[in-house]
Amino acid sequence: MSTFVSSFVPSLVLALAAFAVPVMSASEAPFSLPKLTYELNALEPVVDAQTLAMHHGQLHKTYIDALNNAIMNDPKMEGLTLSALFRSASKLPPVVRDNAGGHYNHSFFWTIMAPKGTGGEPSPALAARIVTDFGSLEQMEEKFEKAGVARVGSGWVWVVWTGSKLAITSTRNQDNPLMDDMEIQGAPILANDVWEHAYSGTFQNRRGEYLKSWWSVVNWKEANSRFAEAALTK
Ligand code: MN3
Repeated sequence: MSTFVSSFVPSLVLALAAFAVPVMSASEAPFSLPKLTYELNALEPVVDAQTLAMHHGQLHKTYIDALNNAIMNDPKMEGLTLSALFRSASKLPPVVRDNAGGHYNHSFFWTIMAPKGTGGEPSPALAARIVTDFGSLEQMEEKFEKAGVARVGSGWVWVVWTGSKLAITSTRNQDNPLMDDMEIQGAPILANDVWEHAYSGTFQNRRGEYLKSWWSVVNWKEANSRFAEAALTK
């Protein structure tokens, strides 16, 4: 089971899955809010507790509710997985595209952060790939920060595995690099939310400062397994 799917499957469902036919997958509708694996104040001072509570408990939940509403009434879309939705993103009604993106992007985002000092570091395999594709970790971070600052309005900045290399891309609103009409497509390895709601609690409008300090709460262990799954096991 991929980490993408397993991150959405409650342990009870996992326990039942061995017996249930067909196997249930919580990456299908109705979608639900994944639990955080850390306390609300665990990412301070980069992400303050109040911001995290609002961002996870209210904003993310809003995307999920709207997505469930939109697809549960549509027999063509009910039962589709997020990956299936993204593969035909260009043909989706905006309400489905935006809210499916919002759900996936935020679910990914919570897992790619960890309390300071617990996130580890890039694995030897990922570190080597970073050097090949960017020159150094510092150069990758700089390019990622620049792409995040350059995103006009709201969106996301990503490190993705394109199938042959690591690349940095930014997407508007709740788009993501799994969508079929993105210029750069690939499997997400890292992502940062550059909507102002993600950082204004601590940084007001200083997105660049947020992007720079965000590295201290990156969960490299998660990035390592995403990279291993995308690039090393194929
Ligand atoms: Mn957000």
